[in-house]
Amino acid sequence: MQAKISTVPAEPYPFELRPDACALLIIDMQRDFLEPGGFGEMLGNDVSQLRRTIEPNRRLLAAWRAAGLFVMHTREGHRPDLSDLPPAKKIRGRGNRTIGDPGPMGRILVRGEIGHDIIAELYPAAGEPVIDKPGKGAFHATDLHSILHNRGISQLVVTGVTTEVCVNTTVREANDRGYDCLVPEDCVGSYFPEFQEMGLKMIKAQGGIFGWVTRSPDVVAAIGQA
Ligand code: C5J
Repeated sequence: MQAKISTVPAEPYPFELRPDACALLIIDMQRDFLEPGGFGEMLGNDVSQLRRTIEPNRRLLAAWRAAGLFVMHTREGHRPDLSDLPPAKKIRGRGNRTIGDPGPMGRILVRGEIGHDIIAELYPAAGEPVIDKPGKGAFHATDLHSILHNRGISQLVVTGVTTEVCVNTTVREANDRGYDCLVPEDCVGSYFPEFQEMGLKMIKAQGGIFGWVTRSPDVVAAIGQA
């Protein structure tokens, strides 16, 4: 039986959520980006700007699981031999320490290191696919599209960090592949408040050029878990 369609209040106009065709995609909620003492903070970023998203994500994830819906997680990072790290990404920023070098939580953005892993509050449950992505977009050089396609998913609720980088890139990639994306603004975060604001505006501008923006309690209500 087809699950019921729920209308989620959103901008630029209400989003018709079809739970059976919708996945929750949680982007890069990794220790190195979010935890005090991680790579993000080492670069001088204010991690509290990202940490405010943890509790709304935790509640949304719990509701999504309780409703029996499909969840996926992503992690940005590279193979330990760095063979999938473009030289341009390695040297970008001219930092003293870059991707692959020793960082505060193991080698920076390398798979298998402590800092690369997902924070405990949002740890993937057994059976929830985790996409290891070498780029900013979750579709680039991954099997995300085929996993979603094989499950009949055509809508995504996209959360995670950072709003203007990996969330925005993924939403744009998804949009070009035909997915409708809904972004709960309280579940995405940027180190920079101005980028948070503009990153969300860019998604919903021009009649929803890349997708819709909402708040997580409205998504929780739409899936019958309020
Ligand atoms: C993400 C980044 N996840 N800002 N990465 O946004 O480098």
